[in-house]
Amino acid sequence: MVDFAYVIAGSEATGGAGIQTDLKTFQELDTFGLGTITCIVSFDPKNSWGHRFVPVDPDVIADQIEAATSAYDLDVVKIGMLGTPATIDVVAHALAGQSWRHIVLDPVLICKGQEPGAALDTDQALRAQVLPRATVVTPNLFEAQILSGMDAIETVDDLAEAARRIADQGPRYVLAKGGVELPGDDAVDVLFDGSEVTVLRAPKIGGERVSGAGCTLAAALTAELAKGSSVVDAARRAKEFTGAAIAARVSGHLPFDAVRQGA
Ligand code: PXL
Repeated sequence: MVDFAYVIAGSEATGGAGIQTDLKTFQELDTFGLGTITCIVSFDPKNSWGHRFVPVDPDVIADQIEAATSAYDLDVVKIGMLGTPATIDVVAHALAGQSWRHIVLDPVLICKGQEPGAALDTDQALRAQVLPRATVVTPNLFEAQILSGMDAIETVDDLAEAARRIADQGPRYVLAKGGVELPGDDAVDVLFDGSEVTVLRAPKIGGERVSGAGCTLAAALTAELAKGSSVVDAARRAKEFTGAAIAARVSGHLPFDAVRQGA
């Protein structure tokens, strides 16, 4: 038997984040991965590696989704970077067109290459059209602060409160990631299931953020859910897998390292 893991996300041309990372993770976790590309991000080495961002035509996104969902009976999907209100419209419409066992939303809110006004419209569209459909949402500290409307998140209790406030907006589960941003020796994430908070801890691996860690965590969660795990088991396994990918990181000419899956 084969389990299908599907992702709708952006391409990141250096292979550290985005759909490249998602598909590598799906492969490592013994699922058949397939993906729909929403946008193309090419970091610019001539401009401090800033983001160059090109959205894919919404009709082409719709065609890709039609191909994937017609080819196989998909019931678990990860949503990564969408990037524009037009993309969010087409993806939200497609999600509404069939039933899903799980929609895992990695709420990638900002992309440095975007004009701030456009980024705000995109954030609002994501909150209005995709967040309420998600069964699991995986915000990092910054995204948890924006989505919860809290002024600051400085402790694990604050992170749990943010997760509760985000769950009030529709998603059944919130996996809020403290990562290296919260003080202490452990990278702490909290999983809120609508009534209880489970705290997930692992020793921090260095103090710097590593590109692709968030994408890997949400993709590993998606693969484990595709294979039939419960959300709490999938979250624990995803955290372990991501820790190993951070430890096996690669360095190149970018100002940050990138995760390496399955090393
Ligand atoms: O890590 C967030 C992310 C997700 N998806 C794409 C990206 C990035 C960050 O650069 O480029 C396509």
